[in-house]
Amino acid sequence: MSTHRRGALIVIEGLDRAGKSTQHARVCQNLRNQGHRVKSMRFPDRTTPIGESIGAYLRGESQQEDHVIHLLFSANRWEAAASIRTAIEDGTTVVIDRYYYSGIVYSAAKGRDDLSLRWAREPEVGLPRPDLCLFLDVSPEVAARRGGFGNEKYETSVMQKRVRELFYELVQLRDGEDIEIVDAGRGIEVVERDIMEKVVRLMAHTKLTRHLRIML
Ligand code: ADP
Ligand code: 2DT
Ligand code: MG
Repeated sequence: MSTHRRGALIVIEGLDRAGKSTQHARVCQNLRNQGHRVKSMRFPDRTTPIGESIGAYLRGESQQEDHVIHLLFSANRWEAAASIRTAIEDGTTVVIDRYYYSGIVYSAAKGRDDLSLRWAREPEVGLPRPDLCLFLDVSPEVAARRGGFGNEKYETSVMQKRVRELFYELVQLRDGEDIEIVDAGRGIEVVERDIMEKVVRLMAHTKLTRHLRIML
């Protein structure tokens, strides 16, 4: 029998200032220290041509119709999908800062009748499905204490409030199976320990299916 073991696909999600990027860096470092090969990624990946146009949109330098920007965010994941798959099959664990969960809820949070959660979910179907999504949850009040809003699109209290509600709606759908909610309102080290417990359990567990699954 082959002893080859695929890597895991781990996603860190949450609101603005929940501590995603902080914890993402720590998970990558901790896993490397434990001897795992790790590929660190983030979405949007602003380095590709599609990602550059997303960056311009977020900075308010260009305008995009709501469905169009939604599909560009999705395309930005699709252009990376093959490299995620290859890394994982090769035994490398991929850890991502934001993924399709953000993609679905931020677009649906615009509140258009013709851009529902269900519509927003559809272009993501078929993407590599995470083994674990850690949703870093903070109240808008705690997030506000971590610094004010920047100037990018979506960085408003109305938007953040709606995004949080929709994350909770998404947890009720089938995507909820892959999501673990983490109370990210605690200190950095406490949150890190909580996250690493869940990650180590995942890595040790046979729950890791033989093949990476796809988003359905
Ligand atoms: P995100 O990527 O979710 O927007 P960051 O990791 O960039 O969040 O963190 C936002 C700010 O809050 C940074 O200044 C960071 O140092 C700080 N921060 C992150 N996690 C915590 C925490 N658990 N408690 C207090 N401050 C935090
Ligand atoms: P960062 O500040 O984390 O770079 O996020 N977003 C993100 C979407 O609207 N759709 C997506 O698919 C993704 C991945 C969330 C930049 C902003 O982009 C939003 C915040
Ligand atoms: Mg961040």
